[in-house]
Amino acid sequence: MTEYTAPKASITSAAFTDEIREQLRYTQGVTPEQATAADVYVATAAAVRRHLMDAWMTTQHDMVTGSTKAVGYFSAEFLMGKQLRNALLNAGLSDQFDDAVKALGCDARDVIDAEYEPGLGNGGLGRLAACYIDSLASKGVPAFGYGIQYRYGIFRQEFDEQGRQVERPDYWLANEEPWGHIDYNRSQRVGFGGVVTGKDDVRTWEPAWCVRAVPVDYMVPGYESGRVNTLRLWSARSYDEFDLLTFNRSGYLAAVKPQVKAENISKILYPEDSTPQGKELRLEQQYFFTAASIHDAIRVFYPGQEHPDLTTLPDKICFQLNDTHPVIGIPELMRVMIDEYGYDWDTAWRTTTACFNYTCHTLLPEALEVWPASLIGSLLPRHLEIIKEIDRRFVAQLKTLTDDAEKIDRMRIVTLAADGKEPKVRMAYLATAGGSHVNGVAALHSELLKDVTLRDFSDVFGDKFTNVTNGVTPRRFVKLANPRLSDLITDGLGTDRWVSHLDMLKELVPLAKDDAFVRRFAEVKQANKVDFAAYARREYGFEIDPNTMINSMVKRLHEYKRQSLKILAVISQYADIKSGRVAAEDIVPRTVVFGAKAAPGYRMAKLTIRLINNVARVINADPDVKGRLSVYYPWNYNIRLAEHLIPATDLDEQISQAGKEASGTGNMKFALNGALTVGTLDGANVEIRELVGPENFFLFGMTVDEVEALYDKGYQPSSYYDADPRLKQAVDMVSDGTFSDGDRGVYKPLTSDWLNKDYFMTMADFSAYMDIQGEIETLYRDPLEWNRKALLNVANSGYFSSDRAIDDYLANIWKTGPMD
Ligand code: 26M
Repeated sequence: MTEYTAPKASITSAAFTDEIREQLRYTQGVTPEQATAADVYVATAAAVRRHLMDAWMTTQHDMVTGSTKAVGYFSAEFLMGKQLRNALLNAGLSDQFDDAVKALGCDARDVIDAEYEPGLGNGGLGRLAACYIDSLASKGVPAFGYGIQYRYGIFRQEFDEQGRQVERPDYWLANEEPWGHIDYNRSQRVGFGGVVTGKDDVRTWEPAWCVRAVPVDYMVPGYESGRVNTLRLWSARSYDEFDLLTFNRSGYLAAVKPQVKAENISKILYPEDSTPQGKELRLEQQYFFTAASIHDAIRVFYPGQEHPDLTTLPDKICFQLNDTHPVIGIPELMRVMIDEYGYDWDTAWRTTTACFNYTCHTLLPEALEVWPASLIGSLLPRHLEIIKEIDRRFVAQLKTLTDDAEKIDRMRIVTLAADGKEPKVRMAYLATAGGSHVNGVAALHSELLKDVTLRDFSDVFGDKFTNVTNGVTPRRFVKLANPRLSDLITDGLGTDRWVSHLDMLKELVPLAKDDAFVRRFAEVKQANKVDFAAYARREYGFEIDPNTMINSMVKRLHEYKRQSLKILAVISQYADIKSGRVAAEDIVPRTVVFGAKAAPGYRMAKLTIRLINNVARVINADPDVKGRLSVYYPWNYNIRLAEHLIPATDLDEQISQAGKEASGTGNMKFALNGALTVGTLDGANVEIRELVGPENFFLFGMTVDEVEALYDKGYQPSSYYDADPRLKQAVDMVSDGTFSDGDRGVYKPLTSDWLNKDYFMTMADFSAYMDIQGEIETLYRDPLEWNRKALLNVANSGYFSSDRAIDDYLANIWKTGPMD
């Protein structure tokens, strides 16, 4: 395949400044003198969009008229982060922007800060989707991202006086949002409820209510590809006629009710990231965006055709299901083909299974989505019929393949109504049966998927299963977030081609032998730490000492991720100093930084937040440890904070219980920015360690097999508490009120869980975790050797580019590539 590259935007800074001025005057209606940073931000965004417009239109045209199969990435979440810097980079306008803001007499940082970060995702899964659409565009692959434009993104996190998490609504659209283009002319009708009538072979669904799905389009500019793809996020609106009908009957308030109901669908992002609750609204959201997207794809690829040949759909586009959230799209495409276009079942099924693929992001059984059949039946009656028919045929097929009746029952898509339990629809099973490929998100995870979570399916449909190890975009997370390191890499390699060919980082390996180069690397890290300290002071009022080791643990707060393990280790080190067992001067000065949001209803996670905040309060106020150990918990961890923290981090924590973290993507971002990892053999840690070299990774803790064996043997967490005095002391300090002003009740649910249940075996891994701290400190005392290893982490992490991940999807699943 030849690489298509459109001519780069060549425009002088003066000309770009004039374009911004023009937007200020004719769109915003302000003079450059009146313009605030927020005005300049909006004007710049408009100017950048204008620059991208031709490439966007060409890309859409080429996509529809060309013969390259496109990708539809279906995701309930796209955690994009701020757009301006990224759009400027990919439009080739970064330098012009820096000059323009100067000419306009404002500060670039103020302009960047004026953008409100869209938080349309919970964490890893949503950010992965954002990285993937960046890579697709950068490779010139024709692609759509399809999702929901929530009115309220992930909540804004605050901490109260007690250190407890408080959730505040995130009304990100309160101010002008210049990137999204609302296209009222391309809306779709999505029906809900009602009845199905007709004979067996001709069924008609009459929905009880309909919602108007209006697309809001975001440009997705590729880096140096000259291509601009589309992220199409649907916004739910009501239909007027709907209100009018009711209006005649029962008055005004009743008339606006359906409108409110309709618009509620895209109102809020669910802040749960692992325990899906079977909430009706959530199913409405899922159907809303997948149905609108499927209809949209048909509209785009068969323009103006009344009788399109939908059997060619799989040649035009394939749909990647980002977890089970969009799986209802499978019965939807069946319904569209059979009911709306008159295809027979087998033809519809062949087409549907050829179109869909499914990515699984978990191993935790409680995180697999399951819907009561009755709920699907009342909201989507025709889809329930189709799902039941899929299940019936699936079971019949299984019977030809195996005699194992129990196994067949275990594999049913619709569970049998046994023991008074109502039937349920298992979305992961529907996705596996109704698509061509199923992939896990790291090598270990994909193996465990086959061996444990979807074992029966992999026995029968082994060919469907594959792995695509996650990746992250080097544009946002290296080039933009870490300009100093980027310059050093470019200097070391003699080219900046690495930004789109990240495996080139390997060529830095020999430079790790060059002490002078390692020292330059160390200077970069140090300068980033100074910057981060300034950022933390400005944004949070923290006084971070950049001459300490920056030790970060940032991710959602979840028991399996084991923030508890980290905070117990911090407490233990604190206790060592307080008791005089260890002289304060003998420890490596360390700043521990946490960042994490908890699901609002997740009691244990929220109590852990409270504990961390109070440990921070006590330790940071204690003169005995001053300058040696401090703990900070900046609230509201988001992409922007990540972009500042990651380049400044020395040591990254990836300490989940083995077998629980599907992949992790923070781990990749940290390694690429020259942090060392302390971690378990879990998720992508396994591959990171292999690639950067075991000697450049701090491994500790039980393996998946050891975890299994310990569960089987009968796990008793209290025995570890009894056996390790460090652990005992740390737990006791949590119980005895040290971190709750003497109140012994506050953390009881936590401590009693640790000692009695401890499902994720924090107690069992504590000693190993403490022991590795010795190694970490020894190495850190030798800055040259520490930085050599950190540099080797950078040099050997090129594999974790989302460009490589997309190559894997293209080669093994989508079977397509860049446009000609
Ligand atoms: C589903 C239904 C109702 C409410 C919420 C959900 C839901 C939303 C997001 C469930 C899970 C969600 O995300 C899970 C997630 O982020 N998984 C992470 O995916 C990353 C990318 O593959 C991996 O790196 C992480 O290991 C994995 O935890």
